[in-house]
Amino acid sequence: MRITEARVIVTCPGRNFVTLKIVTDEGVTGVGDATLNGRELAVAAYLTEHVVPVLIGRDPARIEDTWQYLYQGAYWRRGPVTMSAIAAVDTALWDIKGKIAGLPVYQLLGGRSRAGVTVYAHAQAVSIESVLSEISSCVDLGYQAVRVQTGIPGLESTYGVSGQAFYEPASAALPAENVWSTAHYLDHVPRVFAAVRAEFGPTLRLLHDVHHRLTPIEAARLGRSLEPYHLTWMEDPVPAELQEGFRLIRQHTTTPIAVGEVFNSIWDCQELITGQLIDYIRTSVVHAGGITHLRRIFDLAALYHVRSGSHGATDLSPVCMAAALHVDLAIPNFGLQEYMRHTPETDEVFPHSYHFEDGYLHPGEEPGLGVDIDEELAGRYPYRPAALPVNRLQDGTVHSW
Ligand code: GCO
Ligand code: MG
Repeated sequence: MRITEARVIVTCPGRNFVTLKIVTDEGVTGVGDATLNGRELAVAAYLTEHVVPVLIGRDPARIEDTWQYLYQGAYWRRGPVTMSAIAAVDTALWDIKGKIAGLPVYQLLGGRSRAGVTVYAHAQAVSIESVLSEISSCVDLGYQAVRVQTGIPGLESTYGVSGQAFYEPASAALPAENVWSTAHYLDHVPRVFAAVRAEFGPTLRLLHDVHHRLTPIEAARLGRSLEPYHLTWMEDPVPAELQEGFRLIRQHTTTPIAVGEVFNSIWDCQELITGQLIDYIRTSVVHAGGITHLRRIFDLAALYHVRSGSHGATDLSPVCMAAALHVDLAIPNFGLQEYMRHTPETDEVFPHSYHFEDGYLHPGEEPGLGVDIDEELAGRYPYRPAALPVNRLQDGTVHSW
């Protein structure tokens, strides 16, 4: 079997997505997500100009060889653009392998290790009162784990809170600007979780995303102040380029730490994992080199008591979500999977067999990944330039977003 064609499809059914579709001479096709929020066209160009030409004529069965060819062959290693492009190829090849074998991909990864994939929902609202009712709706839908974000009194806007049903960080064309105050934030967040625990009791799993905004000692203080409310995790407490920085947080708090949505390779988290400085690694199929490389990261993590917690925001397409669920179902050290529902338009463009039931997602039993792209429908939603926001301190200094 040979690869005869690879199409890069850019579409915007509510938000932008980049998808690679690989076609073989026997008619079997596979799909991979290549979406990099706010930088979509960079990956599309990388694929079109540098990857698609070397795929034509290759044997689609050689997944590992193709991965190494694209990684080592590029010479310029790692980085979100390169790794998202490699991920798309890798994911599509796993899809093809599953279809040829007549098996869902999780069976090729060793079979199921659990009945379903526990997912966490998002509850976000400006006030504490309204976030409690958002959490209540999540619980009614069957979710056992909820990420909680609220507005911060004294700040006009903040990460993760839109005040509307859908949270979408990317906005039209040029970046929006938010204003940030660590003092206001650190004062408010413990009040939020005190109210949530008082309302929902001790067993609902609660998560919070700091979105890289603190220093290690500030994160240590936050972790400590949240200890009475026993969170499942405190996410991205600090920017993680300095992996060593997590040692300081760790010395001061027992609040579990999750990190990794912006990581692209095992080298970005090697120190965090082997030093047991984190509890959950949140790398994703699309941004960390596909199923092949993500599995490598999770296997390393398993040796060090670190569990998975893959990123699953709406900018990761249903193709990525489907692939993530196959990995989640198979690995021994699964922790949690993020699940932010896509818009109905997105779900229509990407027909899929995964489904939600009682707090779990199930990938379904279709051969391959169980997801596809309706190219004709996708063509009706042309790309729209969109940018992620930037963040500034109250005095105007640029701060982590
Ligand atoms: C999350 C993330 C997202 C990111 C977004 C960027 O935990 O879901 O932090 O909200 O900000 O995916 O593209
Ligand atoms: Mg996050």
